[in-house]
Amino acid sequence: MAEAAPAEMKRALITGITGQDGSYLAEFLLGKGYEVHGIIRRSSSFNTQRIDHLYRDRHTTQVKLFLHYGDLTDSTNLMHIVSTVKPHEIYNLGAMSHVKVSFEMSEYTAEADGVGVLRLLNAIRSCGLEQSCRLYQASTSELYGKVQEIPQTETTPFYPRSPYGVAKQYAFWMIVNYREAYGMFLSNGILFNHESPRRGPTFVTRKITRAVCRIHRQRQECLYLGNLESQRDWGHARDYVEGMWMMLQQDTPDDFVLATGEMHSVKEFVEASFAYVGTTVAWKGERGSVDEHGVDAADESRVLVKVDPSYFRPTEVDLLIGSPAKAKRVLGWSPKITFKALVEDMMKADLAEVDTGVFDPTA
Ligand code: NDP
Ligand code: GDR
Repeated sequence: MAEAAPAEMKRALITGITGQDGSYLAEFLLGKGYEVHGIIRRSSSFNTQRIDHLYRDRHTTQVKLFLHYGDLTDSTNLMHIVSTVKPHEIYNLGAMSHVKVSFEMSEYTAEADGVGVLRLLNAIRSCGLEQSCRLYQASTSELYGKVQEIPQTETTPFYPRSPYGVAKQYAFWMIVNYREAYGMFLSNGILFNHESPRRGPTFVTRKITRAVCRIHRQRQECLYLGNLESQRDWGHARDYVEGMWMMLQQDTPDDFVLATGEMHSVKEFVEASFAYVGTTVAWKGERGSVDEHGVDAADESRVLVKVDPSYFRPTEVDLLIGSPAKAKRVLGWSPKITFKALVEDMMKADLAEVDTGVFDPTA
């Protein structure tokens, strides 16, 4: 009997491969046997530390990961990469992803996070791949912004509260429009906050775990934060990248919320991180007051946390909590890593980094 021809290896293109999610997704897809292509930005210093463990010299055999210089603000470059790679799946994770910074770099954020998606969609069409290439768009719970409904679902109205949120809303609707106009397989993942030891150090969770480890090892005295009362639905990035892939394996494209359905305040994240190293935090002052601070409950003269109003945002998103019901029902997705396990994972990795001075992306 003649042997069946081997199925063509799937090729995926990831924008934002050097970021938190890009690195976990590349790992996940390589594990599934994909050939993975990633777009990286030229930088004056190395910016690939989250994926260095996956990279093999292209002169060796068994190379499955390929990197291309590019940028979501450069149409010609995107067109060239898409036409060369001819991907079966594109994961558009590239973005200026910091909400506070988006107030300072509003125009650039619109270019990269908003119009960047349009450039990518037009590249797919110009290369004649609109019927063969599926695309995942990294949409966000920041679209919900000002609270309209609890928990937030795929039908909750949007009310973004930052240039980042507004740019992502434009991208969300471009996905819906091109899906309806051209019958393309395009799905929005409306992802709530997800963190990990690879989270950028200026996002609040990683800022907290790094500082708590340094305070515990007596390398730092105090942690300065902004709004301690804000509440988020925090999951683990490892769980969320699997959900992204699941969205592109469906028969039809659609939009899905990925969330844990559980909400915690910034304060609770601080408490859980200090609890990991055996310190209990007591809070002083009135709730919401800028004078509020956290002290070591066993030694009240030791101030652990202070509020610095310069971290407040011109408009804040007070609380986010999502319902993953549709993702559970349609995709069979649910988060496996609990809030406590997330904090432990991040603290363990950051303690190791403080002690060894080395960032280990495989931790
Ligand atoms: P990161 O900030 O860790 O990574 C962002 C990635 O985008 C980096 O690889 C960065 O490159 C790249 N990038 C930035 N600007 C451009 C540009 N102009 N052109 C091409 N690439 C660019 O973000 P995350 O991994 O946390 O998030 C991934 C995506 O998911 C983002 O789009 C984010 O907005 C979205 N999202 C994230 C959530 C979260 O909680 N993590 C929740 C919901 C949505 P470089 O390394 O060179 O800076
Ligand atoms: P967010 O994440 O804005 O939700 O966007 P971030 O961790 O930056 O802020 C969460 C909440 O913590 C409050 N906060 C602080 N935030 C930062 N960064 N630094 C501080 O010192 C600080 N103190 C308090 C913030 O005000 C906010 O309320 C993330 C990003 O990954 C987006 O790309 C993504 O779309 C959303 O999550 C879902």
